[in-house]
Amino acid sequence: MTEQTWSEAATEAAAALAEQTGVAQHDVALVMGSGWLPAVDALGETVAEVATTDLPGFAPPAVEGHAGRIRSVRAGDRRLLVFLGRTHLYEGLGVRAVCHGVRTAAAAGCGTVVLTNGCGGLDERWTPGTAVLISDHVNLTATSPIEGANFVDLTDLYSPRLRALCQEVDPSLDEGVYVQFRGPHYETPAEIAMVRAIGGTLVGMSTTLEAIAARESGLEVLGLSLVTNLAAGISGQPLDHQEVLEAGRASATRMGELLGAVVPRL
Ligand code: 8IG
Repeated sequence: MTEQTWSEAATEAAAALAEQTGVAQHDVALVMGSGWLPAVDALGETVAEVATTDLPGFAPPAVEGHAGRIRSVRAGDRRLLVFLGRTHLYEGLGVRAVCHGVRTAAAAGCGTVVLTNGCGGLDERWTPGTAVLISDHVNLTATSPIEGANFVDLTDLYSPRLRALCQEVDPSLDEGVYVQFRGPHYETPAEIAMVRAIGGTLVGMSTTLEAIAARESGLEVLGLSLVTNLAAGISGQPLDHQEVLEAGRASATRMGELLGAVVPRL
């Protein structure tokens, strides 16, 4: 598809969402990354759920029978659009597919997006299951969701206002600089040494491209990472995907409490 067709697809997907959920406008979008799914029920009352396969422009499911789903949730007087899963750059479908959810959310009326992810941490105080606010990012994917000479400013991309609000809810929340690699392999210890040298404290395979697309669309961005493992080469143990999933389950209650308290105030 051309750029024009993708933006049309986002507009059409937003219209289809309004029709299929019965909710004309949504206020806040949330993208639930690995480890965050168990927290979704704490957000509010589910109004409707739609399969992304029924909407224009969304990628076919990476695993057969596991279509992405989008839930419309009522949280007080706020209407939430909750993306249960995302398209990753490592799937090879291109950066537009990665950002289609965020662009659809903008077209659906959202003014704020909460981007969550599971990631590796470089700070040994962040035991598996620790939530960290993203304060800034380094995009090591060598690509951008923006095409053409549109020089979008990324100062304060991760809203200082929304970060302060989160820290009011939970003063123990630390902040980190998220470094996105393409993946799907984890980093080598040498790459993690590089991340440390360039000021990164969190490593993952998502979020930065969506955050850039969100800023281009005029959305306010809140980034929340769940540290599920120490980054490669820090603990001396190999990285284990099972361990990653377990850390997410174990911290679901805390993530749910955090989101449940923060989202109605966004
Ligand atoms: I969960 O250690 C999770 N996702 N790049 N590195 C990268 N992505 C991750 C990691 C990690 N843990």
